[in-house]
Amino acid sequence: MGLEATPSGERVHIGFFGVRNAGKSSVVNAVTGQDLAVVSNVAGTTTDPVSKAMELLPLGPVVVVDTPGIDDEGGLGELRVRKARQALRRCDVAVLVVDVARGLTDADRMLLNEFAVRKLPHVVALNKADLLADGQEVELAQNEVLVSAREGTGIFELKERLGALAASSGHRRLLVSDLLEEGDLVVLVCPIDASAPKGRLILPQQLVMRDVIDAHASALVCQPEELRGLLASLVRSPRIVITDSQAFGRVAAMVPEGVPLTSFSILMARYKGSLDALVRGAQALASLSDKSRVLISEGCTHHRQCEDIGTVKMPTWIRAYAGADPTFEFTSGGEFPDDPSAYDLVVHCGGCMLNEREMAHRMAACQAAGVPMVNYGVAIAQMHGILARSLEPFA
Ligand SMILES: Nc1nc2c(ncn2[C@@H]2O[C@H](COP(=O)(O)OP(=O)(O)OP(=O)(O)O)[C@@H](O)[C@H]2O)c(=O)[nH]1
Ligand SMILES: [Mg+2]
Repeated sequence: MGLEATPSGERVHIGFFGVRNAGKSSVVNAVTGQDLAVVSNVAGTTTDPVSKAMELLPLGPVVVVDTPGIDDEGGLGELRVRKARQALRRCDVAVLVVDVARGLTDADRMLLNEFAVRKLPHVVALNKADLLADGQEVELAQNEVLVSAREGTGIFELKERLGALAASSGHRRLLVSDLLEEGDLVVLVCPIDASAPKGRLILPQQLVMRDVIDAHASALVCQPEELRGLLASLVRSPRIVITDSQAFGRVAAMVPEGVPLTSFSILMARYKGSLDALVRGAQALASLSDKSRVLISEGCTHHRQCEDIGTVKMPTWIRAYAGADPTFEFTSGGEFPDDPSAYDLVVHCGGCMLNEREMAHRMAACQAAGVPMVNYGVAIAQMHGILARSLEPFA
């Protein structure tokens, strides 16, 4: 696969972190073999995370991210620290760069702790080995490598370690936190109707909430009826509004144009890596005819909320949108045809109860049979004319 063929979202992101002047930018330059980042002896040289997509042998396509010092201080400094921490959330693999003579600082320990909390695979690069006195021994822990960005020693070993970590990490997708900064405000619109489960929220809503607070942003949750009042009461615009797909039409009318808006199901599809295919599948809705066969498939059997949407609302919406009366068939739970080629379109639920492998299997079956597949959320957005707006946040 060529360099251009791998979108940034699919590449392994490798972030370099550490205190000011540890040599992060120098190590980035040594690892990439390029003068990517500005280096100087002024503490706080790197003021913004710098990302660069590149082919890094033997790792393959990656994004390398240089970051500001994690110990920066003062008003501007705090802003930089925030940006560094934000970059951390996007990384699949981390390098902690430490000045070997100085050793680990409190800020470094905090970073290591954060790596552990996030289960982020990482390696510690003890830099400036060239400054060690001749014969000075350094005891290396298992996840430490001694390097000198200046002389290039240990850099090959560091790259090999990174290769191994990258291979084992896979790419970790995020629901929404990659769009957020610390302190952002997110509004979540969760209609509670007869089909909502009793006494709790559904999984995509829970997952998004968790991801929002992971990003140190805040979430405000309301039903569509309260949205107008809630938005009016805010002193600043929310970073994004996320709504249940079924309320998208109503919600879109209330959220000002400049405020990004999307749905839980679109976030879930993006998280699972299937958004592009589903958006293509949505194009097939308009061309359905009376002769078409549509399979409506649900992952869960035990939730009223899906049944109602799948068997009643979805066929009604599709008939109205296509201006035709196609034949609908239904499956639920573990049932799914091995060969869906008899259908002109498969409309699937969000798949929150199916594991990713099963969902991927179903998408692959459709792809092999040349049958377009769309999920409820993307289909609803398309049929309500709001798909384009709900994809804007990821443009
Ligand atoms: N002797 C020696 N000096 C190094 C090495 N790596 C970096 N330096 C020096 O350390 C200083 C800081 O290097 P940078 O790469 O700018 O450090 P940084 O961690 O990116 O610093 P900030 O961007 O300010 O957070 C510069 O003067 C570098 O030349 C090394 O391996 N050996
Ligand atoms: Mg730097």
